[in-house]
Amino acid sequence: MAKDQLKVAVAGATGAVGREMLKVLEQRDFPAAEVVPFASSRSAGTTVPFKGGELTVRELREDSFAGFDIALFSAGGSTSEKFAPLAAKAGCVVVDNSSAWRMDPEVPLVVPEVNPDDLEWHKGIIANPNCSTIQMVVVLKPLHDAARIKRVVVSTYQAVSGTGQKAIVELENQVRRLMSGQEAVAEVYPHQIAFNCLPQIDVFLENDYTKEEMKMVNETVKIMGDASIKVTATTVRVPVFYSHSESVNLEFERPLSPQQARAILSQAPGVHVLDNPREKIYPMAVDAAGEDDTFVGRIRKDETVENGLNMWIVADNIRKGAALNAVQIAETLILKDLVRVK
Ligand code: NAP
Ligand code: 3JN
Repeated sequence: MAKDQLKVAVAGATGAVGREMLKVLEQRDFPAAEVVPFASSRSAGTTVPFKGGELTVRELREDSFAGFDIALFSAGGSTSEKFAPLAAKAGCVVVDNSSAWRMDPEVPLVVPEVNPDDLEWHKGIIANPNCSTIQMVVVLKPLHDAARIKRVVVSTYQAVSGTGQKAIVELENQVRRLMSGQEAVAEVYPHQIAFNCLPQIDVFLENDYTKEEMKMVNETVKIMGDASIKVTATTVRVPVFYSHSESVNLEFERPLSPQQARAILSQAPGVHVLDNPREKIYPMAVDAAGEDDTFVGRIRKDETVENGLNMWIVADNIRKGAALNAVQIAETLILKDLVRVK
């Protein structure tokens, strides 16, 4: 069967990431003969937009995957834990957006601009990294190749869309209520998010870091394939709707000037350098929203260490941070002939 006769399942198709995945498949003219949206029984029978029409959502069940070639999952970790192995057993290649399989040594964790060759050892499931990790590693990889990164210190400024549709509504409602003299109601987040910053994303772990922070630490090392890189992270939720921003401090083994870094990054796939502070040009969340590239600017020397740089990295967390990266993984699988087409 030819590649353009691939049958693609989208699990979690009614969610924020799933809907974007359908949009990305359409925009990139993904070579599928059929795309089928799946969600829980709650949404079965509803429709989602695709290619100018509507697709009817099916309930995700244990026997859903027969005849499919690729399954794109964004339905949460527990759904992936249960259904991804079933999909792989039915002969699908699974690209999973959750954290369920990311640190499994049998599962490649892939950003196509960084470690596409890791796809070659997949056993049916491929993990899509956390959004904050993805946008950081597309910038880190070419700089690591040039001057060897020793240490990364990152602080994130993460948009509410990372939590899903209900968090977008919570920020909208809180802004509206506070602006009309009413109290903010917090249900999704532990505190008011409007006009505030929350230094907590996901739950706290035994070491006092959050799970989101440890995802960045562990996933970065796995994707970069270099356990000698030290990473420390502080992840913060900010009242922004779309795009995560990151302040990143890098320490290198070898000297790398800001000019050299800009030159390297301007050639790097998926990276767009926006760095002219005198003209007030730098990456901003509102400009990155809806874009595919990862934007980097404010590249400057860290004057407190021998070989250090500071920079500011911004990307659309729902596109490059989730849906786009997952579809790029599927495209790379096809390119490398790693889909067992039925
Ligand atoms: P969301 O808007 O809440 O959507 C959740 C989706 O999962 C919905 O389609 C929902 O279907 C479906 N679902 C839930 N339980 C299910 C079940 N038992 N069986 C089948 N489908 C089920 O969440 P989101 O923001 O799109 O995020 C979805 C997941 O993607 C997250 O849980 C996370 O694992 C992952 N994610 C990854 C990143 C990243 O950093 N790469 C970023 C954001 C999200 P119903 O309509 O039927 O409820
Ligand atoms: O909060 C963000 O900005 C990103 C959120 C990602 C997320 C949300 C719910 C569950 C994840 C993830 O991808 O790490 C998960 C998960 O653990 O699967």
